[in-house]
Amino acid sequence: MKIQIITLFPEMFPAVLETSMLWKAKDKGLVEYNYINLRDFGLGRRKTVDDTPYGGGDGMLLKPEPVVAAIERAKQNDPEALVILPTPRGQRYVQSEAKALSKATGLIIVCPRYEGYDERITKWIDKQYSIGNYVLTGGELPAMIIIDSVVRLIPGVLGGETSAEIESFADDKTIEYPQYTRPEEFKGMKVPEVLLSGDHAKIEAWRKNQQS
Ligand code: 6GU
Repeated sequence: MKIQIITLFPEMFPAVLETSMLWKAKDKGLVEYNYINLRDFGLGRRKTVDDTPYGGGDGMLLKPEPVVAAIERAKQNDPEALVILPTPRGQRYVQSEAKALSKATGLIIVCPRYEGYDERITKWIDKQYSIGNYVLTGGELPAMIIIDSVVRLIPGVLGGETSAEIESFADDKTIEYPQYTRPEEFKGMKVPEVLLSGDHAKIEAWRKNQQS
């Protein structure tokens, strides 16, 4: 999967994408990360990317020309890619969306900054997502969250599992029971006895009971 990220702050990404599973996915050739600096598409000598909102109001908005030029460049690299806009006005991002995105051959993620963007850019966007009910300063952190959740679902990234096995997980759930590892007793707190019993039916029943 080719993942292209359009951002004014490409330097935010490598620490996350070049670590652990996200790095391994790239190392195995299962995913490719490309950064497109929105500043390169800025207008004039000052490479302007923002302007004040029509009708007044606080702050600055991303101008449409640089954003659309950057998307068009990314589309040239990967005409089939799905174009994603992280925005507090988008649909809520959930596991079933991660699963759907993991089947795409390419993603282009446009990271807004400032107080937002000119609405006309949305004609070039396939999916708008919000990651929750709070306001962030830009789309970079949501982009990283989306990338993390998608890349781990690409067959081969997590190791043993086949895509079929991944499919069998409940849609918007993950492990919801408490887990323990050694030591058996830590600062006076013991691992639940049932987990040491070796009785797999009993363990499964206990885990089911802990969920809900
Ligand atoms: Cl996707 N962007 C911003 N700026 N804030 C958010 C968000 C996205 N999702 C929740 N809050």
